[in-house]
Amino acid sequence: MTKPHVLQMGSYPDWDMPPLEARFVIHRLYEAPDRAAMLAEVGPKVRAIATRGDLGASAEVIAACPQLELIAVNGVGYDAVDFEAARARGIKVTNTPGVLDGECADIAVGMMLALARGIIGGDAYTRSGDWAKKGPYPLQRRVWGQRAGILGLGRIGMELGRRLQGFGMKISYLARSPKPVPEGWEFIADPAELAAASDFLFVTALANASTRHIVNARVLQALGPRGMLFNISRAQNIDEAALLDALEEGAIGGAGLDVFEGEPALNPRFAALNNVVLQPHVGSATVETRVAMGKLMLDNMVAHFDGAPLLTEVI
Ligand code: 8YV
Repeated sequence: MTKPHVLQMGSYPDWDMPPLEARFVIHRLYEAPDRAAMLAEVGPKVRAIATRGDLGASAEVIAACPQLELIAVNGVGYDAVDFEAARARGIKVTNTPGVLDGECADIAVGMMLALARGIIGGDAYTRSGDWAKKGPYPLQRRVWGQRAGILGLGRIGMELGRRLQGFGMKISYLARSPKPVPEGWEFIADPAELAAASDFLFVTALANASTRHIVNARVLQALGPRGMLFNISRAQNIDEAALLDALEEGAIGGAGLDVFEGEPALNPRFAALNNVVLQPHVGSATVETRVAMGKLMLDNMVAHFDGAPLLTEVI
């Protein structure tokens, strides 16, 4: 059987490559010295694109692959795939839901504890000897028993809510409609009302045109100077300029962010703040989960070319 040609948009962990290369002829676009030349040369042969949540597949790349049948995303978020271009040509899209929910919930909880309890500053205070020189570390904010808001109650939001329940928190959530949830969780349809009802507001919504800047200046104002915001979804869900203003002015208490506009570049205004905890898009980045994501992406690709049903099809 001849191996189908696959265009790979970004790097994967080493262990993903041997099984991919056993089944497919892989062309690494991200390593090409001349991207346009590579697209022109291999595009006509490509039947699948293997990509990541943060990289997706643009209309330009899709157009360069006239025989494209499948875009397989190693990631749950598929917002970076040009859906119109894929749909117009009946190209299938798969992602890797379900295997990264706990990881993403964990990093949100980690950022909440780090920010509210000043854990990162506390580490520096201890290492530098400031503790001995300056005395006890400044008092921080309580976490347990506070009010949590979850903006976007999908699988990751549910995992997060379960963890926050363990902290004795009052949980409110926003979703398109009320969902079957544990007793006591409150549905709030308006993002600003959700923010007003939250000490800690977590953004876990998938990103699309209707969620773009769903956290805007009005929502940040409602969160208020004691409120803290956490984003483990996509940068575009937050109006980043309004967020930076709010952080600089102390209009909100702080933010824990795993995603940024234009990442991996960072707006230097973030680095100058002391009321933030910043992470390099690592929500799903554990060995265990990345093994599972790589396997699920490969299983979808193999299923497609074997004519079997896709495991996790987006469209
Ligand atoms: C990474 C992600 O960007 O799952 C997602 O949507 O954002 C991430 O897990 C990446 O896709 C990992 O390969």
